Amino acid sequence: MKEQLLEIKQKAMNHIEQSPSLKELDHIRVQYLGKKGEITKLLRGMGSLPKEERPKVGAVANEIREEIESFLNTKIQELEKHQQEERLQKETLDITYEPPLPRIGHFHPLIQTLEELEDLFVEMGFTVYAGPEIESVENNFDALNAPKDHPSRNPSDTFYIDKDTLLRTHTSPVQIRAMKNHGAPLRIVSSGRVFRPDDVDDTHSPMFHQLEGLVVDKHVSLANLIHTLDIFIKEMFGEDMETRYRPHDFPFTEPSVEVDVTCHSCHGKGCGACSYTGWSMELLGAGMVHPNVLKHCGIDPEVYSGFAFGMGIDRIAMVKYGINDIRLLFDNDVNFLSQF
Ligand code: FA5
Repeated sequence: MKEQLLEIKQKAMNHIEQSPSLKELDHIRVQYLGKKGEITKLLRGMGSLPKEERPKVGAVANEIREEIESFLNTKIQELEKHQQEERLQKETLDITYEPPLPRIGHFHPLIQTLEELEDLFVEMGFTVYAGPEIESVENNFDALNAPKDHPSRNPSDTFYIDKDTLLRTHTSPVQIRAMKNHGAPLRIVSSGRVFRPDDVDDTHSPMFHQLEGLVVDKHVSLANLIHTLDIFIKEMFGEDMETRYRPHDFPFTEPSVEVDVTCHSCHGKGCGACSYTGWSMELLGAGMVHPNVLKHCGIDPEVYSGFAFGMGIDRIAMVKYGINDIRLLFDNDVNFLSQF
C-alpha cells in the first residue's frame, strides 16, 4: 500500500506541476485530497493489512497528504503572483479620466423655505411647536370661534374623517393646543400640511403648507403684529419689499387683516404676473386673537391679549424663488427642483 501511496503522490505532483490554472488546481485538490479522493479511497482498503502495519501506512498517508497540500499551495501562490503581474502590465493609469460624480440631492425648495421661516422666527424669540394633521372639529373650528354655520365647516370645504375628526384646514388649531397646554405668556410658530378641497390653479392646491404664529402676553397690540410681520417680510424677501394690510374677517381674530407684498416680478410697477396691481398674491392672514378664543383656552382677555398669523409657505416659496405656478412645487420634476 505504501508503494501505491507513493505512486499517487508522484502522479499528484506531476499533475500540479503541469497545471496551468487556479481552477484546475482546485480540481486536483478534490481529486487527490478530497473526501472521495484517491488517497481516501486507497486507505479504505487498510482493513486488509496486518494490525501492526496500519499505523505505519496511516503515518505515510498523512505525510504524503501534507506534501501534496504544501506543493499545491506553493503552486497557487505562484500562479496568483503571475496573474497579478500580468494584470499590472496590462493596466494603464489615465490621469485625465473624470469619473461620473454621484448625483447629490438637496432639500426641496418648500422645506428650505419652511426651515428658513422657522429659523427666522426662532431668532425673533419664538418656539417651534408641533401639531397633528388629523384634528378634532372642536380645535379646528369651535375653539376658534367659527360658528356652526361658518362656510369653512361645510363638507364641500373640508375633508372629514368622521363627524368629530378631519384633515385640518389650517394650522390655527395649534394655537388652541398651545394655549390649553401652556397658558400665557406664549410665543410659538407651528408649520405643516393643511387640506382643503380647493380647485387646483396657479396659486391653489388642495394640500398646501402653512406656518402659524401666535403671541400672547400682557399689552400685545396690533402695532406689535405689524412690526413683527414687517421685519419678517424684509428679512425674507429684502429691504425693498413693501407690505400691504387689507381689512379681513376671520372668526378667531378681531380685527383681522390679509397681507400682500410687493410683486416680485415687477417690484411694484405693475405687470402681467400681478395683474398690473403691483402687489403679489395674498400671502397670509393675521389679526388680534379674539377674546372668545382666549377665554375658551382659560386665558383672561382682561389681562392678556395676543396676535396670530397664518401664512401659505408654498406661496412664500413662490415669491422667494420667482415660481409662477404652485403645481411646479408638487410635480417632482428633478430638472425643475435642482435649480434651488
Ligand atoms: C387661514 O387659513 C387662517 N387660519 C390664517 C390666520 C391665522 C388668520 C391666524 C388669522 C390668524 P387663509 O384661508 O386666508 O387663512 O389661508 C392663509 C394663507 O394660506 C393664504 O394667505 C394663502 O397664502 C395660503 N392658502 C390658502 N389657500 C391655499 C391653497 N388652496 N393653496 C395654497 N395656498 C393657500
